[in-house]
Amino acid sequence: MKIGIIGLPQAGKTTIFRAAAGKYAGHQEEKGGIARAVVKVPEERLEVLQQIFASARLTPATVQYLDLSFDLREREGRSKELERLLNELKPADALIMVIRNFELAGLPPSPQEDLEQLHQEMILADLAIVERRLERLEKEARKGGQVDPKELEELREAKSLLEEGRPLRVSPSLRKSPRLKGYAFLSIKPLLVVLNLGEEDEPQPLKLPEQAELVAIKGRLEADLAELPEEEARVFREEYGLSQPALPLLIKKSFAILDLICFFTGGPKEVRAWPVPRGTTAQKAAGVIHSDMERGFIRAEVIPFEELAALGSYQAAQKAGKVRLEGKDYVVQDGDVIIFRFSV
Ligand SMILES: Nc1nc2c(ncn2[C@@H]2O[C@H](COP(=O)(O)OP(=O)(O)O)[C@@H](O)[C@H]2O)c(=O)[nH]1
Ligand SMILES: [Mg+2]
Repeated sequence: MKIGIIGLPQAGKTTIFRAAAGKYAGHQEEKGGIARAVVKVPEERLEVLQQIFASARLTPATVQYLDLSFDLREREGRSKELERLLNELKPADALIMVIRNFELAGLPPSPQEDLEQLHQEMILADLAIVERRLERLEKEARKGGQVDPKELEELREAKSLLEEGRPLRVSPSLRKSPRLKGYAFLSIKPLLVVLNLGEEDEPQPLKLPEQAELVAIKGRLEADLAELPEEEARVFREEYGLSQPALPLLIKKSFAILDLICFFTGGPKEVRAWPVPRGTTAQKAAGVIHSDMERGFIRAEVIPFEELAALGSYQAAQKAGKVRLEGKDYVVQDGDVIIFRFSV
């Protein structure tokens, strides 16, 4: 899963990226003006499961953050650079929008204005795509060519939303549509707004675009702390009366907007979180682990995390009759601890 970081120049995108990547980065690379970091998603339930299964290794879910060294600028400057940016963001499953809330070289912050400008940018970028495409399809239809009426209908729905200044993600049907996937609209992606506070700032109330989440974070401070050894960072936090580290929250929230659920597997070697889309069946979930498991699926042995944690061991859970046997069409729930039975 990929999350693209966007924002105006100097909003602190790279700072936020470094903060997020600092501690949880699996690896980090930079190529063609894009930095990528694979970041582990903190998950307390995994630690409990590691105890229960006495697992040697703990493998959390990950997300990949993309930091682009070019920016979403105002429309007048609409350039090759902007086109390139939009292209690079295509594969992103969600977006983080960094909003400056600190004073930059004497320039006071204007978070609400910046937020609205960026929102507008996304709407206009999408509208341009929709209009171009609709024009072509309508021309094609007039010439008697093959046009998918469903696609036409969806593009018209998209156009009317965008013309009202509304993001495409408000429409569940458009979000799900396989026909719109290829367009990679920006406003259809889940959005997390990150309000990047200065060291002394308190967050001001912000009016968010529709269906967006918000995290406020002292970006530079957290980025600096992320580079310190854990113990030093903790002492520093205590001395300065800082609350919980904000990074786990940022990472968790950015994972949460992807609307995935996690099921878990556990054993002596490894305990692991497997993110899947909501609504995934047991057989498909098995396939996420290995295609053989999907093909040779027999059944899933399932216990919700809470029940297993309460009983304290897998044997106790079995004895208490809490481990359920489920077939291939069972819809996997967040927190299910699963053993798949299969034959190859
Ligand atoms: N005071 C303060 N400065 C910040 C903060 N975050 C970023 N900056 C500064 O703002 C400038 C731009 O940051 P950068 O992350 O490069 O922005 P980008 O252009 O969006 O990638 C740099 O000089 C940062 O040190 C912050 O939370 N507080
Ligand atoms: Mg940058």
